[in-house]
Amino acid sequence: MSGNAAHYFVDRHVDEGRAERPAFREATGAKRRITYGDLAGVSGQVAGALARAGVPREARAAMLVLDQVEFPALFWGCLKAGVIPVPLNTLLATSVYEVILNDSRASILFVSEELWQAVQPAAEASPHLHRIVVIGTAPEGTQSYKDFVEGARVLPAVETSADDVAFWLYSSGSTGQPKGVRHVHGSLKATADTYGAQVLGIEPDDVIFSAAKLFFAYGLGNGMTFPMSVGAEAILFNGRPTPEGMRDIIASEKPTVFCGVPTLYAAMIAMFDREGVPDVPLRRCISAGEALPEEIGRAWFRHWGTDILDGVGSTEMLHIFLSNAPGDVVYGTSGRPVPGYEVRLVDESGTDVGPGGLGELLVRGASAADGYWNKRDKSRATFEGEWTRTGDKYELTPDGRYVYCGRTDDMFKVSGIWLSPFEVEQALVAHPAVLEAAVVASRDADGLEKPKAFIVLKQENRDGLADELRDFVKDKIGKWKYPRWIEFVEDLPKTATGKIQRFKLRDGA
Ligand code: 3SK
Repeated sequence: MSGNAAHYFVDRHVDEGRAERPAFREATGAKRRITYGDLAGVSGQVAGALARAGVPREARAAMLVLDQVEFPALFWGCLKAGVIPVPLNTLLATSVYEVILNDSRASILFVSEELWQAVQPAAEASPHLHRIVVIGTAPEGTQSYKDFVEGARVLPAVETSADDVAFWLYSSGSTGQPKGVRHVHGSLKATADTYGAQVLGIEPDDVIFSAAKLFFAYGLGNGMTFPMSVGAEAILFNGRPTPEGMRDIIASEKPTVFCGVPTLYAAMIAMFDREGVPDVPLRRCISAGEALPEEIGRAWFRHWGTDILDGVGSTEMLHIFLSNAPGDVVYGTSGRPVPGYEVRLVDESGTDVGPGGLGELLVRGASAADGYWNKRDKSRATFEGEWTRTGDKYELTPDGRYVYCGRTDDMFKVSGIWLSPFEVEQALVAHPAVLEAAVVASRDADGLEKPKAFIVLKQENRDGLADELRDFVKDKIGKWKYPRWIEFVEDLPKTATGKIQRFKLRDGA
């Protein structure tokens, strides 16, 4: 059997008689639908169009594409052609697109018409791009997607090994430096066989709705490869995931599985507290991107009678490797290793840390990336043989669960004792007035580090609230851990995955 992932995820369904099964449906606009048979044809045609356009194997194809049916057509079409799709975060600044287009040396760009303006100056300045294909109306100097594929031959998937690089994802992480993470064909099936089958338990009759977009590793698995591994259907939504929008899609499209991130769950719960939930059963709900505060998990369960399975993944590992599992949920923990993955905690000297200790989390599993593109030092520092460093600090409980304690570079000492900003944030969001919180170190008049909190409120600020919050934290987690300074803000800087970018909040940032 071919090692080309497009065979397993796309063409296999046709070979095995599932061509008529629905693969994707759009939740908005013309609400287009596409079956597995349609997708096999159109992705083969994209492969033919790439060959006709002279795009060779291993060339990079940047994809600035909304969650719409062209996304899977292009992604799998590139894999069939041996071209490397590079899905890009649709929310970046033009200057970051410029960095990524230069770094990847993409020779072709596919862009949704709605996103053209954001990338145009970077695309026009790129010395590497030979062709720009716009999904929609093509401005001057570009070609429409319709013209690009029209009349192209339908090509079969090229032979690759499971170890051939298949696609890249750019990770900006919590520090802001974009790094091209190179993933191989075999990794897609590895995540479907592990988390997709054994935690999510995806089934052919599921309809899955991922609020996390396809350009992001978490969304790519939830919203594309997991359903496609079993011939299930996914809902595509091309808009911003607001709580109201999510509620309406759940009510009208009736997914069986919902995939969100903690910030969205928190905002949806605030809305459900006011307005109640739609009368739709959700079989499974999952969360990743950042650790899920306990209160959010409990409140969601009260509304839906379904747990949120909180897990941890990374762009480098492609999907979730540590997770709570159905029937085995302990809120406030990230659960246990997903079957197929092993994890370790190590201290600063690299010595393994046992239950009760604090250490950096390392993970081993078949979906680890092949490395970063053109960043040798960073690759060597992150991928240590079979082990991948996550940069996350965890504690192991005596019963084998992992508790998130913050990023290795976010921890700081207060009065000589290590403090995890995450612990203070968890305490703050447990207060009924707080929607979200981010805590960083700030220096007092003596130059000593103390916690400072940035807080998004559920309602208007009121007199005395800041003092009330300080007391609340003191009572909940310890006298010295309370935020010495509190700033109320409209929102928090986050990565596409919903991870708080604390570096943007530190003094002088
Ligand atoms: O941040 C996460 O938890 C995550 C999960 C799955 C895939 C990718 C990422 C970054």
